[in-house]
Amino acid sequence: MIVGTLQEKIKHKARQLGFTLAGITSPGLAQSFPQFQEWIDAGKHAGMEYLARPEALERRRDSTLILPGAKSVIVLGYPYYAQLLDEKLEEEDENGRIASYAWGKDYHDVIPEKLKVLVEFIQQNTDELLEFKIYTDTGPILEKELAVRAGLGWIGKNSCLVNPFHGSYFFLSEIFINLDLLEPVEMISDHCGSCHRCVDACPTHCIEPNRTIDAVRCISYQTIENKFGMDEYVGEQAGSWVFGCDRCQQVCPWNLRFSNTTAAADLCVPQNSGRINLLSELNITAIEFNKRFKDSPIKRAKRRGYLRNIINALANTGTLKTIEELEALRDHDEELVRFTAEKAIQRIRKRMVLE
Ligand code: B12
Ligand code: SF4
Ligand code: SF4
Repeated sequence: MIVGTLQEKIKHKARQLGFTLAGITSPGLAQSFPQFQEWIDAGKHAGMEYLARPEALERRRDSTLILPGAKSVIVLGYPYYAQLLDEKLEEEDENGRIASYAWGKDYHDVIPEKLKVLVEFIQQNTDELLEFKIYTDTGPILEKELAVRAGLGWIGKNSCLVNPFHGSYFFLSEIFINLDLLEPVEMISDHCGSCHRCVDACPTHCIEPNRTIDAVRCISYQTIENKFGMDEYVGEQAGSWVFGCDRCQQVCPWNLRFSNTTAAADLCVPQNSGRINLLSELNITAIEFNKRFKDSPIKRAKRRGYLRNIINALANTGTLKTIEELEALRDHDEELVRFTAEKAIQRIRKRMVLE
């Protein structure tokens, strides 16, 4: 039996469920909303139009609109395998790289189930009839600001929430609940200091001085969220990244020194180390794609986006021999694939001439 105050019991149960971070804050007006609005107005959200919808903006500005009657927000961190800087892996080769959050099962399938178990546990420990809403990257919430307010960490220069003991390789999730769980919070101050490793390491220089990201130029955006042809500059800088990018987290001293690499087993598949044989992926059929990535975050890119990214990585690493394989894609059933293959052929030829 778990003993202590209800807050202590909740945090203990959260740890049992695999969450490494848990804190509590209140819903309310977001201190950083003006910065968010500025980001939207400047078009830094690229094609992520869902971020700019009026009702979504209103909820981000005022999180009491998420669940009227909510008195507390339980904010949690769930770890995934930390891909640290490995100079050997940094050398470009014929293998593509996947951001480590996507090595295992889709967190959208794993974390909500755990949040529901946690709510059931809370219900067993209170007489009040609970009303709640759960989120993990699934709603119009400034998740990082809530996490700061719940004492989980600080917003690093790379724009990620960083915790002094667990680095930044974790997902955030929240439970909005009609129970008053508020208690004094010990905030974690900014520990970036004079460091700027992430800013220097970002291949596309898309990290802004105010700790936000120009999504248009972010490899993560271009390989996950963008549904169309890849931005040429970002494509060239993306090297062998095929889905997402970890560069600004890989170099962070708080990950290098303190990360908990024993991430929960369901999201941690270190044996495949996120490396993909690019050429052998070119012939992936729709059936194969759906089967292989059914439970993976990679399904978000869809087969055409995944193939676009594979071809882009080949354009950065491929040789004359690769051109033959790309020429075979001229009859591909997806227009995006045909278009990207054509561009890649031109890029490889141009590179070979220059070399
Ligand atoms: C859109 C989005 C993206 C976009 C834009 C990223 C960005 N940084 O803005 C793209 C597609 C590029 C992206 C990439 C990634 N993402 Co993303 N993304 C989101 C999403 C859905 C919204 C973020 C957003 O609104 N951005 C717009 C900016 C303006 O808002 P913001 O980032 O919240 O920034 C606010 C704070 O920084 C605040 N602020 C700044 N300083 C301070 C100081 C204080 C004291 C306070 C209170 C507030 C504050 O002001 C800003 C404006 O409100 C969130 C989930 C969510 N609902 O929050 C996940 C989220 C941020 N992503 C996540 C992840 C894991 C990633 C990737 C690591 C995936 C990958 N490996 O490729 C990369 C990391 C890229 C990076 N360096 O940020 C995690 C981050 C977890 C963590 N430890 O921080 C989140 C929280 C999802 C989750 N539930 O776990 N993402
Ligand atoms: S995810 Fe990659 S491209 Fe995006 S900010 Fe970080 S290092 Fe730059
Ligand atoms: S690399 Fe340095 S500047 Fe960037 S988030 Fe980590 S500590 Fe902060």
